[in-house]
Amino acid sequence: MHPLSKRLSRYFLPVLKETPAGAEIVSHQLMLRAGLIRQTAAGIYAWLPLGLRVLDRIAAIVRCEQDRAGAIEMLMPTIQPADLWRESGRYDAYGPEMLRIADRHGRDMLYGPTNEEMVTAIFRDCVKSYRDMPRTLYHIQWKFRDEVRPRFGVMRGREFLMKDAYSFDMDMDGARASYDAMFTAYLRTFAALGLRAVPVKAPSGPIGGDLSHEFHILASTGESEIFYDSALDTVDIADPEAPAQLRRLYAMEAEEHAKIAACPVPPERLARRRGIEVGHIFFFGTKYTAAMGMQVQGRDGAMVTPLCGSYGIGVSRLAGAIIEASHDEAGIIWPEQVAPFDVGLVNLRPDEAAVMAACEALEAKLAVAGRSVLHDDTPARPGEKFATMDLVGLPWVVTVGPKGLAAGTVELKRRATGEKAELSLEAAIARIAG
Ligand code: 5CA
Repeated sequence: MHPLSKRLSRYFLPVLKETPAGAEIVSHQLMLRAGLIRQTAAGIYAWLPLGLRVLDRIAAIVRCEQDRAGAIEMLMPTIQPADLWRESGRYDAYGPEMLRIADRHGRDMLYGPTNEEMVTAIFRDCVKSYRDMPRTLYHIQWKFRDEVRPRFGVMRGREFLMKDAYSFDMDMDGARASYDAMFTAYLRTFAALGLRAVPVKAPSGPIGGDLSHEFHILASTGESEIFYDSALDTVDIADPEAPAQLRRLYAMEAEEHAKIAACPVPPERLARRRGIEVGHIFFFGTKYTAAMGMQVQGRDGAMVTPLCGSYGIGVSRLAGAIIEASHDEAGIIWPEQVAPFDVGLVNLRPDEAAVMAACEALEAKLAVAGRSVLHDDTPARPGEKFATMDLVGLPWVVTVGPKGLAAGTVELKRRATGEKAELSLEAAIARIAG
């Protein structure tokens, strides 16, 4: 067996037949039923093997687009000393959402809800000159927020995985360029995940202007209601001009929109949908650098307090958001980019040597083509195997059995469309790899 592939008989995929009580929205139900996650405490989840593969693929796409935008990856710890947050003044301001911990020496610690203070302290201690500016640093790390109402599974968890990036610039032009680079990176990231995200103007920071945006995936179960110019729906995300176009078009959270008297969009073009916030970017200027005494020597010798922004993506929330956007009555429909395996292989007779041999050959050939396979070699009934594959939602399902083999064929099914074809083994592989 190739390392890309897994045998279900030796895997860990605890699927549930019944919809678990208390799971209100479809992504939460399907994540539990398809064996992606298990709740271990309110708002805290273990990622089971299948879920972890999805989470890793989402993180890889996020990482790729951050790197492409010039951001540099690092890794900061989850546990932070309270003193850092006393420097910025946020330790007392943050409230009960912050999980506060004391170590054995009685020192105040906390489980980080975000990392502005820590990254600013590290950058301040290492960078003294304009020569080492500008920089954008990021990490992908677990956060903890003791949410009043953790709900909807990983959508609003207490522990959740976030990509958070932080930009440091010498002047406003630079800060705007850093912000724009992230804005573009976010659109590319969501497109690469197979999602269409709407950038929504958010209440802006200290400087005003258009330097705070939330990114929403449209879904009826979204927690926020947004108004937007329906022209947004027709923008071609692949077009290099898309970021500029999207930024010009109007989108606003309903709550804020209500406060604005004159809406710039004619009523017939105004759309109203619910959205899931999967990203949030903000410019906040010298808020932390000033409070924490960071100064850098400029080209002319004068000391400058760097201007900063922070840029978050809800990596674990995205797993839920993708399912909200892509499922049917039978289960999840993973976009190819993030599917835990490329192919589900339903072996109708694992006890028959010829069928097993054909399945093994298929695994090996798909592996050569770089495709991963989840091979159901268990003794379960065919109906149960098909139901599990539909639930788990892998892009392709290949069914191999004695009848087909006698005729020289296997069945290939596209999960997204339900389209089926009887093909030779070779043709099936070519279709999947092509
Ligand atoms: N410091 C800033 C940017 S790095 C920040 O923390 N922004 S945030 O609060 O908006 O969070 C960034 C993203 O994390 C959100 O857009 C959302 O997608 C995700 N997120 C926030 N809270 C949760 C939560 N409780 N569960 C799951 N994801 C969350």
